[in-house]
Amino acid sequence: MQDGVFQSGADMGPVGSDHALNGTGDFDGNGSPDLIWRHRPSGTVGIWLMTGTTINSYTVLGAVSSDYKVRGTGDLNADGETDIIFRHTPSGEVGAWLMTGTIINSYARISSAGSDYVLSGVWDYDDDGKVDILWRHTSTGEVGAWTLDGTAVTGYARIDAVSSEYHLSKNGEPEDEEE
Ligand SMILES: [Ca+2]
Ligand SMILES: [Ca+2]
Ligand SMILES: [Ca+2]
Repeated sequence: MQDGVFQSGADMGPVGSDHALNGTGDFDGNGSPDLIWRHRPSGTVGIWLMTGTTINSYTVLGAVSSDYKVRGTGDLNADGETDIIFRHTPSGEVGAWLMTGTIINSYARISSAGSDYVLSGVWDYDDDGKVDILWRHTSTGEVGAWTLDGTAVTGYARIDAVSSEYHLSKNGEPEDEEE
């Protein structure tokens, strides 16, 4: 970071005001988080491959209907490759692109949750080496997690309930389902 702007080492790609920043994940395994961009009109998902704050390249991963929102990243199937978790907002379905680097191998459906539940994080909360999915119920404030084994839900664990006046911070991203 210099003078508060990203230093660009290469083509930054067609990232304009119709793109939304949808999160981060290390897709090329170089230890630097890469930035996920969503082109709202087309649903195209692209990433800036980064080294620190230097943009190495812009790579298009693929496109999916804009009804599918990127909600997190993590290595679901324990192959050492970062995967992308989506929420289908009309149906509540949760699924993932299983990735090898920047190549989409498949879309795996995980399960569904009611629209009152906001997908609030992806992390390994029970420390078994497999990522889990954090939920928050918008009206009751209940916080809980799906424990996952790969892309299979093995259980739901209620963690706590907190006042709806509190908002979970998700890597600095807004909690709401809108982009
Ligand atoms: Ca990277
Ligand atoms: Ca993976
Ligand atoms: Ca886990």
